[in-house]
Amino acid sequence: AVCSWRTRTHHTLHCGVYKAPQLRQLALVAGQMRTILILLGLVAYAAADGLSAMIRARADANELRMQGLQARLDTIDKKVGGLDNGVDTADLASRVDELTGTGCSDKEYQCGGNSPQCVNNLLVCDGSKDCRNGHDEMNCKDLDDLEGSSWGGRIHWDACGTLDNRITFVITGTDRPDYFQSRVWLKITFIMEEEVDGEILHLSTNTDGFWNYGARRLVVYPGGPKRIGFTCDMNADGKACTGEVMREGTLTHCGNLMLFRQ
Ligand SMILES: [Ca+2]
Repeated sequence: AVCSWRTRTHHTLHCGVYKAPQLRQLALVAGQMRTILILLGLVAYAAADGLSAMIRARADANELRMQGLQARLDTIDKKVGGLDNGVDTADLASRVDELTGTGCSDKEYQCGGNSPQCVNNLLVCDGSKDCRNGHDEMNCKDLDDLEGSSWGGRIHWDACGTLDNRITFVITGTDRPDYFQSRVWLKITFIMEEEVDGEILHLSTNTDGFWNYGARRLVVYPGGPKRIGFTCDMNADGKACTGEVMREGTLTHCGNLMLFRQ
């Protein structure tokens, strides 16, 4: 109806006659465009399909790993079951996780539970639930626990020192800003026991650091005459941590340390 119209001389003009060449060209272009669009769509679909296949494969692998972990945990549970030796399952679960890895990168937190999920460390204890099971907001009481706590242990030097040094430190202050709740900023005083000319000296240093909820890691900024700083990863029961000692500036690996809560 659009193409049929009458001129003033009453000749019927049909679009088939006058409009045809132009329309055929348009139709041709439109057809080509449609083909291109369909091809693009197919490529996008194939890419998306490949991606979702990759994600599926990864999820399947995670699922298998989690099943493996669960099976190991069940075995441990059975062994421990009748003994009633005070070892709790959550502790064992995190130890199994420590031994086998969590399936998440070292900047991520494993949510635990039956459906594996990794969230960035920075989202742990930040005040909103990011894990589907809400696990990232469940153990956020460390702040109260850290303030005033004192720790002691030894540094075993691989470089930067010779004989093992005894080290103790006290967390003298904490600050957890509302805008960055996944970190607790710490004021720390640490005392290094050092032998100088056959005499044992206690060198006290004030420095800063922070507690990383997601990684359950203590980071102490460099201080003292040796300008060393260290990290210490908390074990499951929160009573000991192990870490690495580094030198300021170059962050050269100096040695390892193990600390116990005193
Ligand atoms: Ca969170």
